[in-house]
Amino acid sequence: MNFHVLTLFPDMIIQGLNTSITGRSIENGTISLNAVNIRDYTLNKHKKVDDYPYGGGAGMLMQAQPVYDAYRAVTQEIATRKQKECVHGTDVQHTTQMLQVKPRVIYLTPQGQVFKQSMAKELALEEDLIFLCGHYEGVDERVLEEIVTDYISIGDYVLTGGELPAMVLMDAISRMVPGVLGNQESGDSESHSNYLLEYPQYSRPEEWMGKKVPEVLLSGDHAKVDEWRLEQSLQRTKELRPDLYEKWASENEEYFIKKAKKEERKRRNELRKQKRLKDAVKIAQETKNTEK
Ligand code: 6GU
Repeated sequence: MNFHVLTLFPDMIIQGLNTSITGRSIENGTISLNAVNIRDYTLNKHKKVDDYPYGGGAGMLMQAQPVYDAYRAVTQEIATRKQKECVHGTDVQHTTQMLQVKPRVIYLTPQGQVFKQSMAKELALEEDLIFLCGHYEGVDERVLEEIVTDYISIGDYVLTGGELPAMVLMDAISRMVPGVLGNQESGDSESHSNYLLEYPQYSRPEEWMGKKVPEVLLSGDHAKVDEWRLEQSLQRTKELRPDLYEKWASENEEYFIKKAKKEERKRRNELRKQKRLKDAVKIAQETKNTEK
């Protein structure tokens, strides 16, 4: 995965992603980060990249020219890289096809579609992604029309710029790129629980401030542990995110059927046990009576 970020604050992006898991992935080449300073592409002799909006109004707008030229520099770089990759290949048809591909350009804006996990998964399939970070009051509409393919927001609140949202997206997308997380920590922790919140977790010691780790987690019975965790996830989600719970429930009807069957079996077994006990008592009583 190659991330390209068009921004007036490239240091912010580099600093933000060069740490922890994303940092490790950049270092080992699983993902790459190309932070491009839009200011480097302005033709204005004072390096200006913004101006007043026509029609008046508050604040300044990012102008079309530097944004477009920064975008062109990135797409040119991608095309050159692909060309080089093709020299080593043999399939000419495939080669031309690859060169025609236009990378997706994501503009971070509160007016966009609200970002969610399914979008992270989908975007992780791309080879290159270009993020355009606006600042000030926004960007000249004409360059947006020309280059942007996706308008994305990270929630219903307003930030000062698109840099933090771009980092949020890159973090979430990176987790879904094969090789970024270890085999153990698959990004698809949702594989068993697509919409569910995480279950509670505990580490050493077994008792802290008088609070004990739930018994089942010490049992070594993996099936029991899995069952307990799923139940905890369900409880939490039902209480904290009923909207997500409903989604999960509607997609996992068989879980509730199985659970109901299991509980019915348990109930019957209990009844049988009680009956056996009653019978035993009765027989004992009768024996006692005949002995008299
Ligand atoms: Cl993508 N940009 C800005 N400026 N503010 C936001 C946002 C994006 N998403 C939520 N608030």
